[in-house]
Amino acid sequence: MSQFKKDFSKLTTTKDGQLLLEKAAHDQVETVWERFEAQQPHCGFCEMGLSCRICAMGPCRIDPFGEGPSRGACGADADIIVARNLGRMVAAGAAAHSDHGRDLVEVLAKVAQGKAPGYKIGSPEKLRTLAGVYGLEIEGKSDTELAADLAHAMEEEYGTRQERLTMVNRAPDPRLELWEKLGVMPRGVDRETSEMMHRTHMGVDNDWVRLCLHGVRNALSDGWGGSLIATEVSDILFGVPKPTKSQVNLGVLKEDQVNIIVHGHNPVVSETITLAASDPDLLALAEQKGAKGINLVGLCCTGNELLMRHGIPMAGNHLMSELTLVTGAVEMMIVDYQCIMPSLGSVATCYHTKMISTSDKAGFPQMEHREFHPEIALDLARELVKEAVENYELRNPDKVYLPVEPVEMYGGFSVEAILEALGGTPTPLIEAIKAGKIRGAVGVVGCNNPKIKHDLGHVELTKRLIENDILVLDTGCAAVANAKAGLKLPEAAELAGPGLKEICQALGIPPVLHVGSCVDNSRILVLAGALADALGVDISALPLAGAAPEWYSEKAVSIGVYFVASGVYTVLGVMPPITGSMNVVGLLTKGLDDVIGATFDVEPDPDKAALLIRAHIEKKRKELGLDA
Ligand code: XCC
Ligand code: SF4
Repeated sequence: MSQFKKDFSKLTTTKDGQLLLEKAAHDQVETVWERFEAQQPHCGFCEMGLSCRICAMGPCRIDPFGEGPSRGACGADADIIVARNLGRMVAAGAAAHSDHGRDLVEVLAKVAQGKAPGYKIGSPEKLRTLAGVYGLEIEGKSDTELAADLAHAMEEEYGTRQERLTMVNRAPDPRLELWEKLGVMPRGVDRETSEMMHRTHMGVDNDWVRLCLHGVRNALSDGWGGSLIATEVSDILFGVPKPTKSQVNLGVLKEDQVNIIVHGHNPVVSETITLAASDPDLLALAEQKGAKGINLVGLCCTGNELLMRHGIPMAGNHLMSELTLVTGAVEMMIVDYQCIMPSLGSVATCYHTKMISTSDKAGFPQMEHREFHPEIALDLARELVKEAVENYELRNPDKVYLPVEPVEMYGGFSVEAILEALGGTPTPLIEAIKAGKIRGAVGVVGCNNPKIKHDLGHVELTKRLIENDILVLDTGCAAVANAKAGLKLPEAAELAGPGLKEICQALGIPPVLHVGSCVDNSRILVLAGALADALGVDISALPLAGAAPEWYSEKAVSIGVYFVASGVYTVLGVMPPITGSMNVVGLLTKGLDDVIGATFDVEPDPDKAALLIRAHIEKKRKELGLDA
C-alpha cells in the first residue's frame, strides 16, 4: 500500500474527503491522488515549459542548465517555447469558456424560433438590459423578437467582422484606451483563439513579447467576451441569481432518496434535469420504488449554476468528484463538459451508478452517451430521471456510506443581487472602502489541484483576508471549498475583522460572497468596472486583487490573464509552466505593471499569499489617498 493511503488528512482538509478516501481504499477504487502520485517525479522540462511538441521536427527540449541544447530544431529558444506554450494554454482556456457561451447563444436563438421546448426567457428584464448594451432597437419588440436579435448580435461577437467586441464597452474608459493603445483590444471571440493557434505554429510569431501580448488579447476575448456572454445569456434564460440558502458537502446526498448528480459546466443540460426532477409523475414513481423523493445535487460549476439560481445543494468540488460515487448512494451522474475526469466511468463500475454523457463534444469511457439538443432536451431529461429512479432498486445498502452532515450556506450573489443588498447603488460599498471598514475586495477563484492539500489554499487564504477586513467574492471550486468551511453564512461575519463584520451584520450578508461558476468571474469584472466608474478611476487603481490558490486548468490560466489584463493583481498558488524563461517570468510578475497596471505573483503558502495581497491593497489605498 502506498504511503499516502495511510494518512488521508495529508491529502484533503475536508472530513468527507478523508472518510471517503478511506472507503475508496477499502473498495479498491483508484483516485486522482493515487494517479497523481504515480506520476512523480514530474518531467522537469515540461514543468518549466521548456519542452515543445508543436511540430514533427520535434519534440524538442531546452536544457535549463545551459549544458545541452539551447534551441529546438527550428531554432526556437527558451523564451519562444515558453511563450508559445503559455499562449496555447490561454487559447484552450478561452476556447472552453467561449464555446460554452456559444452553446447558450444557440439555445437563446432556438428559444426565439420556438424550437426549444423546456427553455424560456427567464429574465425579460436582463434580456432588455443586454439588448441595450448591444444598441438594439427595443421599442415595440416582443421578448422572442429581441431574443432573436440579441442572439444574432452575439453570434457576430464570435466572428471576424468587428474591430472590437461590443461587450468590452462595459469596461471603464481608461482601460479601453489602454487596450487600444497596446493593440490588445479583443476583436472577435473565436478570432483571438484562432490567431493564437496560428501565431504559435512553427515559423509565425517568434517574438515572445508579442506572443504574451496576444495572450492578453486572447484572454480578454474570454473574460469580457465568451465568459461574459455565457453568464449573461444564462441569466436571460434561467434568471438572475438572488441570495439563496443551500447546503454543501457529501452530506447533501440522501440515504432514502434517489440521488442524481449533475456535473460539468453548462446549465443547458442541468436546468432541464432540474425541471424533470420535480415532475409529479416521476416523484410518484420514486415513491413506488420505495424512495422518499428525487434528490438532485450538483458538482463543480454546473452545480454552481444551479446553486446560484435555485439553491440546489452542492456535493463538492473538483477533487471530490470521484468520491461522490464512492458513497455508493448515487443512482445517476449526468455530465456535460469540462473538468469531468475520464476516470469517473470506471469508478462507477464498482457501484450501481449509471453514468450519462450528454454533449456532442464530450465523450467518456464507460459512460452511456445520450445527446442533448434544445429541441429534445426536456423529453430526454424526463427519460433520464426516470431511469435514475428505476436504478434506485439496484442500490446496495451495504455499500452506502454517507458519514457527514451537510453545511448550510448562502449563494446567489450576482452583481444585481449585490447592488440590491447595498440599496441599489455601489455607493455604500465605496463609502465602506473609503472609511477603511472594508480595506478592499478579492476574488478567490479556481480549481482544486492535488499539488495543494485539497481546499487548504482556498480556505486559509480566505480566512486571512476576511480577518483583515477584506471582502471576498468567490467562484468555481474555490467557492465550494469556502462554503464547506462554513464561510458563506451570515454568522461567519464573526470570523471577519471589526469593520467587515459591522458591514456584513448591517446588511445580513456573509463575508464571503458566492458569485457563481467560473464563467461568472465575468461578474467580478463587471463589478470592478462599476466600482471604478463610480470612483472615476481605472480598475488598476482600486484596492482589489484576485487569487487562484489551487488552480489546475487551462481555463484558469485564461482567467488569471484577463484579471491581470483588466488591472487586477493576481496571486497564483500553483506555478505555471513558465520558469524556463526568466524573461516571461519577469514580464508577468513585474514588467506588466508598467504596461497594464497589474501583475501576477506565485505563492503556494496561503498565509504568505494573504500578506502579498494585503500589501497590494494597502498600497492601492494609499495611492488613492484613502487613509490620508
Ligand atoms: Fe473546473 Fe469549474 Fe476549475 Fe472547478 S474551478 S476545477 S475549471 S469546475 Ni472552474
Ligand atoms: Fe522543435 Fe521548433 Fe518543432 Fe517546437 S516548433 S517541436 S522547438 S522544431
